[in-house]
Amino acid sequence: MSITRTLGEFIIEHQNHFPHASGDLSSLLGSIKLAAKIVNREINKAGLVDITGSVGAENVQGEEQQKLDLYANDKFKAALEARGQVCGIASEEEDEAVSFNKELNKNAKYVVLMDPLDGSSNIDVNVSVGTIFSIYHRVSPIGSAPTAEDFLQPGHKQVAAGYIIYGSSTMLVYTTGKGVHGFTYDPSIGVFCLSHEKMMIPATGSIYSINEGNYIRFPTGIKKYIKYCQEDAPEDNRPYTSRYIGSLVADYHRNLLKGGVYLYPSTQRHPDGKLRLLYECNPIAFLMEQSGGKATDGYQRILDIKPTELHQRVPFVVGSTIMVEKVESFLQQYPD
Ligand code: P6P
Repeated sequence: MSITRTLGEFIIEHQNHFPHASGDLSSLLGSIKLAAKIVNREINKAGLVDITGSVGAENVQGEEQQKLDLYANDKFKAALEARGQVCGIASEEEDEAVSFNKELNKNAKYVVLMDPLDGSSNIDVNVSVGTIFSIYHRVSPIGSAPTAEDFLQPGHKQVAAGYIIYGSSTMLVYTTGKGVHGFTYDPSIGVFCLSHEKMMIPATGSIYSINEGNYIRFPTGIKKYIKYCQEDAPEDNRPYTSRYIGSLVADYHRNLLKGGVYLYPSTQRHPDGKLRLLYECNPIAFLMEQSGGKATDGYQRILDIKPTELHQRVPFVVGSTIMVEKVESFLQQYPD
């Protein structure tokens, strides 16, 4: 593998694109990089040590917490607190936002929201999982404890966002609003190396990702879209291929590279959908728009939604623009 730029070099290089950059964001991204390496190490040996399975507790979502969920949460939280750029975090694994009160965090200007290990129920069956992160400037006064407003900002205010996918290889993919760039981890030297610069999603594709087990509980427009995907229409490379891993980061990453659309619509059981706005949909939507795709709740741009609660859910349609707009057209045509 030819030696390319490392993630650290790339971050510093791009820091110079921000005239007033103080280096704080670069250092913050560096702490995420460190935590990603630590979590990656544990995931890669999960089958060998007693760190898979559940801890017998539930998170605020009422979901069974996996040991690695909590491990990942602790490592990212510690890494983000250690360098002084972050004044607080929100996490799928924390009921409330966590304020960092050490002296070195007092003048921090960022907050971070994260899903420390998305799709973790797949760990035991060796399926790819991911970490998702979202970074904002705090809006409350520097020097005070972070407030709810710092965490309840609309997605278009994000400063940076990204994910780590722990798959056949481990990758860190992020944006600071100047394109999306992917780095593949080389464990032999412990470095993330630039492997996918300026990642752009194809305008259309032939993959749709949805849990069809919920079919009877979907809105009519979604049912009609699924049947549309299955129709034989060679001019539009249909019938499409159904690919659904049950791990958002893995489904998203595949569709980003090949073109496609991921849907988690509202259902009778989850009227607001299942995915969380703040630390799943917003960061993924920021990345998707930076890659030339689209992300909506079926009707409105995800990044324009004004959050009201830390763990609120939204229906989610994300992927190739032409495919997302086809989903939206069916929802318009068949309002329930
Ligand atoms: P279902 C994992 O729990 C997750 O949040 C996403 O990563 C994934 O796409 C979705 O939920 C899977 O949900 O209901 O299809 O199992």
